Amino acid sequence: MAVKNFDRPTQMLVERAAALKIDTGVQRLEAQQPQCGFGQLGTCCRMCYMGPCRIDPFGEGATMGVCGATADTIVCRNLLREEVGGASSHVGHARHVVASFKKMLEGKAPYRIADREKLMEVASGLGIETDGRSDTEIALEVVEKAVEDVTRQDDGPMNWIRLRAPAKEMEMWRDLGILVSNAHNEIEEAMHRTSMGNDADPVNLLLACLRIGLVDGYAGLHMATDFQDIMFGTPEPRMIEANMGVLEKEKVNIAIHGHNPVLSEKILEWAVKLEDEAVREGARGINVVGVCCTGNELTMRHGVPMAAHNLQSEVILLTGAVDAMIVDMQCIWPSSTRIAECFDTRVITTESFVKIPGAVHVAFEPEHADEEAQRIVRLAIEGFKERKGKEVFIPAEKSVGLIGFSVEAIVKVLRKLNPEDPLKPLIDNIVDGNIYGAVGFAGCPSIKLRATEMTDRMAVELLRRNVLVVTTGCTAHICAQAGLMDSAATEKYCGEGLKAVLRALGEAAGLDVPLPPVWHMGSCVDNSRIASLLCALAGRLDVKISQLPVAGSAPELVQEKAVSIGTWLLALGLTVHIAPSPRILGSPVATKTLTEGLLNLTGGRAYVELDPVKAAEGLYDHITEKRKALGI
Ligand code: NFS
Ligand code: SF4
Repeated sequence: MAVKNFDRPTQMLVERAAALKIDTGVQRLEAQQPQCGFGQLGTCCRMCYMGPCRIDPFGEGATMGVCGATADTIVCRNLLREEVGGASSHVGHARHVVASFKKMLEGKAPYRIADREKLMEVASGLGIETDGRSDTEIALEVVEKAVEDVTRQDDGPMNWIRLRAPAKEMEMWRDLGILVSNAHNEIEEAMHRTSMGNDADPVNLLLACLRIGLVDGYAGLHMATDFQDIMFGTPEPRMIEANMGVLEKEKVNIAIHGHNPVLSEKILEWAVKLEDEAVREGARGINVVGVCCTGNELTMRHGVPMAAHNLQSEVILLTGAVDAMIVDMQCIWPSSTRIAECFDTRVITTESFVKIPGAVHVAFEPEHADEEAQRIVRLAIEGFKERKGKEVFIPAEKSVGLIGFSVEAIVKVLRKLNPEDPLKPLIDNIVDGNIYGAVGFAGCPSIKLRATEMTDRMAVELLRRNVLVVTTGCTAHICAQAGLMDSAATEKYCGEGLKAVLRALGEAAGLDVPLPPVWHMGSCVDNSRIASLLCALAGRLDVKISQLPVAGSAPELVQEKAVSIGTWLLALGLTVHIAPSPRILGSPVATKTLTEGLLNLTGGRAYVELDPVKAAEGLYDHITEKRKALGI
C-alpha cells in the first residue's frame, strides 16, 4: 500500500484497515489509476446512444462527437449537469426542511420554533405582515413564500433572492438575464438544455451555469439556513472538541452523518433521554458525535463534538468503537456498510432515496420523529451490547475550538465595540490593514489533496499575512482538527495586525483569550452565512461584493455541490480558488470565460492552483489588488 502522509489519526486507521485486509478509499483510488484523461478534461459525452464520444484535447483524434458537438459544447453541458447535481442536493435539502417545518406548524410533527426573532426577521424581509398575528400564522406564510420558489410560473425573481441577495448584484443579474424565478423550473430547463440536440452554444451554457448557481445559493443554501435557524436556533459561540479522539470506549457512540438536522436534532434529544437505558446495559452514557455537515449543524447549535470529516467517515468505523452511524442524505460513502460489518457497528439509513446494501433502514418521517429516533438510539445501544468488552482502536488525538460564528453572533460581539454601527470596527480594521482581507473556505477533504494538507496549509499561510479565514462544511472539520479554531492559534499563526484585532474581539466577547483566527460559520448550506456577512459589508460600504478584499476557496474540491456553490460565488463577483481543477480544461471557451471573461460580466473569476503556498499567495495578491482599487 502506498504510504500517504495523512494526519496521524487518519493514517493509523488507514494502516489498521490494511492490516485487517479491509479496503479504504486509499486502495480504491490507487486501483483507479490512471484516471481517465477525457473525464478529467470534461470532454467525454454520454448524452446519447450514438456515443459515448470523446474529443482529443491535442487535436490529433476526433474534434467532434458523432452529432458534431465540439469540446466546448460537451464541456459546458457536462459542467451544467454537474451543477444540477449540486443544486438539486441543496434545493432538496431545503425543501425537506421546509416540509418538516410546515408539518410542525400544522401540529403534525414534534418540533417547535426555536428562534422567534429570526422568524420575524425573515417574515418582514419577505414583506409579510407581522403585527397582531400569531407566530404560526406568520410562519405559515413564510412557508408559502418558500414553496412559491419551486412553484411560481411568472418571471420572478425568487422570493429568497429578493430576501437575501445584495441589491447591486441583483441589478447586475437582471441585466445579464439570469435572475431566476423558480428553482425546479431552472433545474428542469438545465437538464432539457443539456440533453442531446439542444443548447450547443458554450457561452449560453455558461450563463445557464450562473442561473443554477443562483438557484443553489438562494433556494438551497439561504433557504435551508433560514428555516433551520428558525426551527433549531441560530448558532452562538461555544467550545467544542474535534477529531476521532472524541469517541469514548465506555459509552454508546452514535455518529450522525449527512446533512439534515431534522433527523439529527431528534437523535440528539433521544440520546439524552435514553441515557439510563444505555447505563443499564453497562455503558457510561451515550456519546453523540458529528460527522460531516449534520455534525456541523449539531456542533454549531449544541456543541456536539466534531468527530470526522468526509474522508474520515469510513476510517472512523475502523475504530470499532462506533455503535451506530446514522445517515440521512449526501456525502455518504457506500463503502461504510462493508467496513461496519467487520465490527459491531450498525449503519442506519433513514431516507427512502438513500439506501445502502447492508444497512438497517429506518424510514424517518417527521410525523413519527420521536418514535423513530428512539428506535435508532436503541439500535445503537444494541450495538454497544455486542461490542462491550471487545478491543477498540481510538486514536487519542483531539483538539479544542471556539465555534458558532453565525452572522448574528459576530454582530453581537461587534456591537460591544460600537453599538450604533457594529460593522464599523470591522471596516476600520480592514481599512487600517490589520485585517488585510478575508478568505472563505468551503467544501470537502479530497483524498487526492489531503496528504498535502491543502486546506490547513493554505489557512496558515493566509493568517500569517493578516488574512482572516472563515469556513464551513468539511474544511471546518479540517481546520478544527488542525487546532486553528483554538485561541492559541491566533498567537501562533497570525500576523501582528490580525492578532491585535482578534485579541480586542476576544475581550469584547468577554473572553480572556483572543478569538480564534479561523471562524466556523457552519455546514455547507451555511455558506449562506458567509454571503450574508459579505452582503452586509458591501451594503454598509455601498460597493459591490466584487470590490471587497475577499475571496472564496474550495481547496479540496470533491462534490458537485461545491461546483454549484462555487458558481454562485462567481455570480456574486468573487474570485474563487479551486483545487483540483473543475472539469473544464478541455474547452478553451469555458477555461477562458471562467478564468478571465467573467471578470467583465460579474467581476468573478475561477482560479486553479494545487500548491497550497502558491494558492495562498495568489489569493493574497488578489486581495492586494482589490485594496488598491478601493484606495486602501
Ligand atoms: Ni459540503 Fe457537507 Fe463535507 Fe463536502 Fe460533503 S459533508 S455539504 S459536500 S464532504 S463539505
Ligand atoms: Fe456523441 Fe453528440 Fe451523442 Fe454526445 S450527444 S454522445 S457528442 S453524438
